[in-house]
Parts: sequence; structure tokens; C-alpha cells
Amino acid sequence: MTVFLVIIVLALLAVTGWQISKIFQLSRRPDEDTSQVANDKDNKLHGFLMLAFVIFLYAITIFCFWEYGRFYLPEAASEHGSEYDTLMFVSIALIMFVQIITQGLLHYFAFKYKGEKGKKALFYADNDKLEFIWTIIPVITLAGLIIYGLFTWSDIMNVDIEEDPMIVEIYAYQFAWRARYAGDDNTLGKANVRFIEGVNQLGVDESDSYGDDDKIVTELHLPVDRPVLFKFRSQDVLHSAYFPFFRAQMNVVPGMITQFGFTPTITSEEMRQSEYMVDKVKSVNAERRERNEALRAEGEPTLDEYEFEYFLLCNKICGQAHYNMQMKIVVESEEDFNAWLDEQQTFGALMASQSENVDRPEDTAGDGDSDTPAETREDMEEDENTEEPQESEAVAVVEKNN
Ligand SMILES: [Cu+2]
Repeated sequence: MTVFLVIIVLALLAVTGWQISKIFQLSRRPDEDTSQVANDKDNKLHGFLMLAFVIFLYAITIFCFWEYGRFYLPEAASEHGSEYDTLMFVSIALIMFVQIITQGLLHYFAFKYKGEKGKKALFYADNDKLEFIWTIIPVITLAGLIIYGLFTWSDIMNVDIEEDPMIVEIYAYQFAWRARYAGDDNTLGKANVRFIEGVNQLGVDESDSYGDDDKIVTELHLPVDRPVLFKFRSQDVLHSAYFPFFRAQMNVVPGMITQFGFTPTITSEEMRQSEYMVDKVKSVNAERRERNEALRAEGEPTLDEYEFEYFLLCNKICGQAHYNMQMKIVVESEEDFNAWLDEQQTFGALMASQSENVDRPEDTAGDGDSDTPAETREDMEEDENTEEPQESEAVAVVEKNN
């Protein structure tokens, strides 16, 4: 019944609308132009609108640079970073220069040559010289940009092994990072997700003696001015290791090892003292203090004071807690770095402590590692009897079970 009434009301509304439109038609002045063809007045209006639109476009561009320019990253904290920034700047500057001129001309011509009664367009077939000019200039410019980009790319991506870079493994899993230092031999022990068990979170192969002096940590420390070669490995899904301050990013792919090398040039402390960071920290803390007042009024826990740290972030949406997948990076002097690294436990010592704990079953504290997903550990235990595991197969097992 209700449906029927609604249909009747809608039908009556439609009839009313139709009748009203008829009244409007009848009440029109007889001399009014009812033609669908644009007249001079329409063309003039649209010509001005075209001009107004391009002015709006330029105004909003200038506003965005003015208002949001502060969100640009500060000076790059790695050796290749300045090369990268220069390439970015040159490309953007060139594109913007051409864009501003061509967009402006497009709208200006639409305004200048707007339709007018009696005006006729000129028939102009072609002009070889003009066509040659507007083809050859973009070709040369683009070729230059591409060649410049390729040289920069190969410069950044090719790691010079002669420079003896420090080898560090970056291991990703849902939803955290681990770093593994290669130890005194600067060679990482072999690893495979099938070996993940107990405290062996990264699946380091115990039978490979290169792994004994490896050190697994939850915070990445880097000595300033020393080349580092990162080897990336993922336990589960695609992640992306993103080091914004060092202008570096590399996909972390299950079943394969990817790599990226860079040399950090600015220590965490130096970055903290830089003018850019002092201002930034000040403004973040001013905002936090303001928010804290509101939070206190609501009886909610307040926010801590912000202090700058470098971070490694995940830049691939890899699951629910992706947004929080980060690892602190500390860039420090060689001495500080060595002192910190000396304090870290080696993989060999870690495994020895685990077997001691197994001998004394009453304190199996080593297994309480909450960071390794429990289901993954169980999967690994099931697959233990397979010899010579293939990494890709092992990954498939983990993925299937996730
Ligand atoms: Cu991730």
C-alpha cells in the first residue's frame, strides 16, 4: 500500500513539474532568443570563463607552493641524495615552465578567438617549418632528460663493491622490520623462511658458519660516511623499504633478495640541530601541546613531546597494521656505532642460549617472542623434515597459510 501511494505521489509530482515548465514557456517574452545556437553574448561569456579558469589554476598553484612548501623533505642525508634531488628539480622545473606557457596560451587563444557573428576561421593547411620546430625541440629536450635520468639511475643503483660496503640485511614481515649485521666477516649467513623456529626469527641457517657472527637487531644503526649495502628479504608479502631522508626505496619481495646501497652523510644529531628540523619539531610540539589540552579535558592520555628520529617505513600497503610498520634508524659516528654493535648478541650466542633453555624446560622464556607470528612458527615446525628447502616453495607455504 505504501509503495502504491509513493508511486502516485511521484507521478503527481512529475505532472506538476511538467505543467510548471509549460507555464514558463508561455510566459516568455516573444522577442527572446530561444535558439540552441550560441550567440555573441554566449561566446563572450565563455571566452571570459576560459581566461578566468587559467587565472584560477595559476593562483591555486602559487597558493599550494606557498602553503604546503614546508612539507618538502629537508636536504638529503645520503651521498646520492643530492643527485636525486637535482634530477627531480630539473625535471619539475622544465615541466612546469612548459606547462605554464602552453596552458596560458591555450586559454588566451580560446578567449581571443572566441566566436563572433560574421567572423570566419582562416584555412591554413600546413607549415613544414613550424612542424619541424615543434617536433625537434621536444625531441631534444626529452632525449636530454632521459639520458640524464639514466646516468643518474645507474649511478645510484650500481653499488661499488671496491668501496667495501658494510652488508646489512633488512628483513620485513607483517608488521615490523629486523636488521641483520653480517659480523666481522662482512658475509651474511644463508637464510630461509623454513628455518624460522623459536628465537631464530629470521630463519638463519645454523649449519652455515658465516651466520654465527651475524647480529639481529630491532633498531638500525649506521656509521656516518660509510657505504652500506642493504639486502632485503620478506617473510610473507610484498613490502617496500622506504628511507625518505636518504632518498632510497626498494621493494621487499618474498622469495627473492633485492638490494640497494647508500652512504649516510648526516648523523641523527646533526639533522636534529639543522634549522629545518628545529623549526619542524617546534611546530609539531606546538600542535601537540594544543591537542593535549583538549585530551586532558576529556581525561584521555596525552601525547609525548616529539623528537626527531630517522625512520625506515613500509611503503606498500601490506595489511592491517601496515601504517605502523617502521624501524628507527640511528646514524652516528664510527666509534659510537662500533660500541653499540659490540653490545649486540651474535646469532651463534642466541642459538646457544636457546638450546640451554631447552635443556631446562622449566624456563623456556626464549620461545615467548611475541614478534614472530605464532602461526608461522607452527607452519615451519610441520615442514621440518624436508631437506634442502627451496625459498620460493617455503614462501608459498607461508603465504598459503596466511
Ligand atoms: Cu609492509
